[in-house]
Amino acid sequence: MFDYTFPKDFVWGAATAAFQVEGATDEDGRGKSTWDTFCERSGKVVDNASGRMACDHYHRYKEDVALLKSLNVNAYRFSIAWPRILPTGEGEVNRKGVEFYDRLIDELLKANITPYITLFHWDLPQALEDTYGGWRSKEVSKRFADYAAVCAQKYSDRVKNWMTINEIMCFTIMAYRDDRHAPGGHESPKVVNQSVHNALYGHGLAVNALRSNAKSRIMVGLVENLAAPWPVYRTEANDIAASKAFAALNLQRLFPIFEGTYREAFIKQCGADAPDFTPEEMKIIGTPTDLIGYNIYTGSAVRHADNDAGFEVVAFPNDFPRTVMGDWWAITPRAMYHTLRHTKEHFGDISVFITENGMAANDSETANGEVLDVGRVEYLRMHLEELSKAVNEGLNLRGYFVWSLMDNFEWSFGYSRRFGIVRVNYETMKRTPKLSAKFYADVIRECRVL
Ligand code: PNW
Repeated sequence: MFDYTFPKDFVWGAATAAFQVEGATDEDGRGKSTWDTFCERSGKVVDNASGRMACDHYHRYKEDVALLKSLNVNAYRFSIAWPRILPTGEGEVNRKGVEFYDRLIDELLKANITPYITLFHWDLPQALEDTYGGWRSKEVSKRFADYAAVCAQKYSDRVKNWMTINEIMCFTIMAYRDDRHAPGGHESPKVVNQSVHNALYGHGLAVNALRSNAKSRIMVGLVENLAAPWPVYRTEANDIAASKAFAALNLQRLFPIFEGTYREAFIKQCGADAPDFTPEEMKIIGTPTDLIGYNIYTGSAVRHADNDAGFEVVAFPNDFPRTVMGDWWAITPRAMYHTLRHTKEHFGDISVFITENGMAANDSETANGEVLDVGRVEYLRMHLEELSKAVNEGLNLRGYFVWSLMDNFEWSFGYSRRFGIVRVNYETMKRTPKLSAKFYADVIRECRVL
């Protein structure tokens, strides 16, 4: 049997985000976020659900750290709610909000679990949307850096690992263009491209703000849900095609971070809709980081083609295996391994963390209250095997965070999609580890895929 091992110092974690788990949206001086507002718009979220209660993590964080401990993880990725720290996004710091994360961090450290902080996981203070137009404006990029500085001052004595922004696409393109995420809207391509640029700029400013305010040496980077192509089968020509696809499909967000410039191909694609930017902004966007976080759930198959691009995406047939998230969510474990290869090829030896991977399933409880989510076990296993291959080949993968620690508020899907390895009963708030949680705890204990 081939042993799918991992290095002894591998970072094994679970991930959540503030708005998806905390609840307590009106407590201790938290300001309103664009997601609170979005949930109030009838029909935008399944069952018109809100984040008011979520998993009540704000009050149950001790229980949740104990849960993490029982899973054997050595790391926890969570996000800070900007409107808890700065209720209007700027100005006066809200002490009670700061103290919540103090308590959470201290509880994690007591349990020997390393905190990985995401500064922005989509819950923008509503006041910044109202005052400046949110990410449409470079003012918000600057406010984001100020907020990052506050967080570094408050927490960097204990927290070494920082992620600036989670998945730029999801609060720009899916928000301002598609009206599917907060704050919503149907803006022109120019405005949408500008909002993406401003988020990149905010990232760069925040990297510098974190570093210059940190109390000790920190690690910092961006989290991106990148396009993850892989060769439909391995020939030299298909490998090259997949590598070209990796560049072509990640032009807007990943390449400027690593290269400090937009590639000509991107500017050409945008035409009149290209964002406004300065060389100085591009330099800041390209500030070298210590790590990159990838959220990988799905990818696309690619083969060589005799066209200008040098590749074509091979469409999945209707009966290709997918998760309950629907059409776009094909199950494609190979995307893991090849993304690590492509990263090394295009960006060099940067430390990579898989900051999210997992799946939603129609879980059900057995008569004795177990959740036997064999589908999720299989999904995680296949993806981990690919990562083990990568790491044993010397690719610079440092850690893996399963999405998610527990079932939670799945954005426009409300509570109707369950991603947790721990089940949450939303009536009683009871947490029940699923079979996948037991699988994951055993994998971590043995440091190999079981
Ligand atoms: C990511 N898409 O979201 C987020 O980082 C999490 O907060 C979320 O719960 C998780 O993945 C599961 O969805 C995404 O439509 C949401 O392309 C939507 C898309 C991608 C990522």
